Amino acid sequence: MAPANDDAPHTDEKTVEYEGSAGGWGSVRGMAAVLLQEADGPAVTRTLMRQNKAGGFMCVSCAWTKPAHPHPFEFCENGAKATMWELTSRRCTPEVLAGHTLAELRTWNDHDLEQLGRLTHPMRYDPSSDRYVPCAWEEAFAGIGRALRALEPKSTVFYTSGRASLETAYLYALFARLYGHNNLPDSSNMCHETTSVALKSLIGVPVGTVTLDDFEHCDAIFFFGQNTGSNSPRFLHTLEDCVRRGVTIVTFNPVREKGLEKFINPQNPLEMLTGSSTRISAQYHQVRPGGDIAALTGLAKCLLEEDDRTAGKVLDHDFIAANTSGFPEFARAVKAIPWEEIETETGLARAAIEEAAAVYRKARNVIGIYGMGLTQHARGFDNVAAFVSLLLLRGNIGRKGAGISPVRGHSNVQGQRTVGISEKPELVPLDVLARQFGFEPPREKGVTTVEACEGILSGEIRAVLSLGGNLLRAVPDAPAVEEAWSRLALTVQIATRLNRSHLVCGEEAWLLPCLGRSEEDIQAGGPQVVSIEDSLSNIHGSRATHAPASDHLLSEPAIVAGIAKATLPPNPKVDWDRWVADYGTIREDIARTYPDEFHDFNDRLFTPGGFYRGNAAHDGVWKTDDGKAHFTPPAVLCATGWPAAEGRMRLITLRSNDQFNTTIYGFSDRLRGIEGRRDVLLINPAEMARHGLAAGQRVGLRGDAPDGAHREVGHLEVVPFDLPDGCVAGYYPELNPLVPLSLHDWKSKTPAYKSVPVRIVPA
Ligand SMILES: Nc1nc2c(c(=O)[nH]1)N[C@H]1C(S)=C(S)[C@@H](COP(=O)(O)OP(=O)(O)OC[C@H]3O[C@@H](n4cnc5c(=O)[nH]c(N)nc54)[C@H](O)[C@@H]3O)O[C@H]1N2
Ligand SMILES: Nc1nc2c(c(=O)[nH]1)N[C@H]1C(S)=C(S)[C@@H](COP(=O)(O)OP(=O)(O)OC[C@H]3O[C@@H](n4cnc5c(=O)[nH]c(N)nc54)[C@H](O)[C@@H]3O)O[C@H]1N2
Ligand SMILES: [Mo]
Repeated sequence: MAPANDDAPHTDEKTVEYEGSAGGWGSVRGMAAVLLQEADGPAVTRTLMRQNKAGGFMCVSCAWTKPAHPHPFEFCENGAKATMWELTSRRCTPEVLAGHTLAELRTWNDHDLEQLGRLTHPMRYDPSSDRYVPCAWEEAFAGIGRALRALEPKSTVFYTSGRASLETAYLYALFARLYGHNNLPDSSNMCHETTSVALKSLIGVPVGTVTLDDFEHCDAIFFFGQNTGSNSPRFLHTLEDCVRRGVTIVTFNPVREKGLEKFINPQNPLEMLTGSSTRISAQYHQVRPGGDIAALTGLAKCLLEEDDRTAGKVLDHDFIAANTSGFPEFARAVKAIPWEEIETETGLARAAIEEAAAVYRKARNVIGIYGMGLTQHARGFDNVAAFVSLLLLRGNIGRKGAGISPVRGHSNVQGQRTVGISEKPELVPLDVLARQFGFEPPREKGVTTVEACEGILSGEIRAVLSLGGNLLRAVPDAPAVEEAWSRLALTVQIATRLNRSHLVCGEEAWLLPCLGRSEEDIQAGGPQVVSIEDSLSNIHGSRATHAPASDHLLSEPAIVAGIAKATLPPNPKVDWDRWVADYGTIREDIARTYPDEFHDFNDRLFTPGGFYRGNAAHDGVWKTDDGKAHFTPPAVLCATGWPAAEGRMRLITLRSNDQFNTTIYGFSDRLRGIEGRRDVLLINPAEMARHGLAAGQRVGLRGDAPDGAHREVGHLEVVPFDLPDGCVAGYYPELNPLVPLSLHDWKSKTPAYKSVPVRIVPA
């Protein structure tokens, strides 16, 4: 092991030519690389063969749906990598941790830290040696309980990363409320919170409206800012089927993502042998980052103008009259916006937008897909609102074959919100919980992830419990938050593998290792199963059979229950031991709290394809303040939230094909042709010339946000890349020191990771 400093990342290989397409042999090689590096052969293969199939185990990678009729291998390159990463044969034992101080480990990069393998024992931080030392589970629970009882509940935060099961999430949220707060931010606050807030207020549901069946009846798909090839590769199968059926896919994305251009299905022997690929996007528009409100408004403008020319033949006026509000104001505002403004903001020619609008107009049924390219902006809400307005123009929400489909990130991030992980008390049936468990739940709004960071910086937040995740790498202004983090009274990390957030400790700090979803979980009541909700609102049971990484691991429900019991006074209606002994009893309580969605939960658990939770907007019922779906007149055209200035560039922070968020599997971004390194600055050749840069040169980036704070990342290698003018791109999480905490979506507080104001400076 050669631990590397974050500032001196791997530079062993050269940037190479792109491979032709997503999927194909490249994806098989990508899987094999992780398999060789991590896992122990046949047992892992057996687990992979059961992945995402009814009665099997549900992948810990993305949230894409698990179909009722799975492929023989219902996993993708990245799903397989995630499973193999969890089932690694490497172990981060107490002996390994005894060999390194935390000060030393803080000089390692993300990849090398996680490469130590699975955590095996509960550990306590020992400040005198600056090391983690093993402890007994009871000692950890008692210590955490004692510390929490001494703190004001509202000065503590219970964070969740989107992997924990519905059962764990329900217990964790209940624990927070019994203890006395709604401070339940989760990774969703950095991700699709924009969706939860915007879709809830505009169409009455906080989630997408599309089902798998809708893809079989759509005629066109509009794609904004979602990178399917890397981040939800199994979705490519659905898209491939759509394209074969004659569906037209139109993409708006500043980066030319290979996965949205061509796909070789690794499950299709003929395609694999012949290298024949399916073209995914019929049109690819390289909109400027932050230019989507303008692009979507431009599309709407084309339709409105055409509707005027044809005396009302383009829009669905009956739908608009019966189902929506705000149309006249919307139409007036959009028609008044000059085309020149739309062209400037999008960086696209009017003709290109008209070409896309023609596809939209001709299609009977349109599905809108989006990801972080829309949500992670200061005006992310407006992005989503503009998309909803465009779809409403022809009744493309609430009808078979149409709808809006945000592609969620973590495998159960949507489900956690469904069962109570929310800082927004109005989204949780508190009165039901009060009756069910005989207590008075707190009613005050809790903190989002951004607000939690603000509270950590100001000293108001005194303790953080993390159910998974890696906040100190994932959040904006990561170095400042890290510095304040060490002044917390208590930090508790429930995790599978070591990461940066475990290396910065509060006055008292505990590191608690848990079972992964792919590992067998045996409790007093026998082997247990858990459940998750996918991106299309289907609930699936997940049964694991792989032997746990260590005999000392506890399951997440057992850890949450252990801490809760040590913290809370006894309550006859809250039986933690019974829940842990038999997770079926947790599901019974979930069904009591949410009878509409979860009735007969245990009976329906292994329904092939999952059981559908239902979605009012999907059925054309609008649970909004006025009972209608809302048009939103564009208030701004630019989503960045900051003014343009000479030399100020829009930085996009990207995921590679070889990472899952802050987990860096390796250094091969195969689909973008970037190999062996992550310390890169992608920029187009015209901008390189303007800035006097040569390929391979080293530069720095300096933050240039309105708040004027100093932010800098040095030593990035210039890589020429096909991007629009005025923007640059590089990798998350390495560039998070440049993202201002203060720059976030104005409604949902989702950080603006996709249009960060920066300047290029000498290295
Ligand atoms: N392998 C793998 N899978 C993952 C993850 C992972 O890290 N690795 N992460 C998971 C998680 S938590 C999430 S949230 C999802 C994220 O999945 P995505 O939503 O796909 O997120 P990103 O890759 O961050 O960015 C998406 C795309 O937005 C484009 N983009 C950037 N700015 C703009 C813009 O202003 N406008 C438009 N139209 N496009 C823009 C980028 O070029 C990129 O192609 O993936 C999940 N799945
Ligand atoms: N600049 C920039 N920043 C971003 C983004 C971006 O696009 N750009 N994207 C944002 C998004 S969309 C998200 S979702 C966040 C992600 O933020 P997080 O969800 O906080 O981070 P992850 O990297 O997914 O967390 C990885 C860690 O989770 C732990 N883990 C893995 N599996 C399990 C498990 O089964 N149980 C438990 N208890 N722990 C487990 C491991 O220890 C691992 O190190 O980052 C955000 N930050
Ligand atoms: Mo995410």
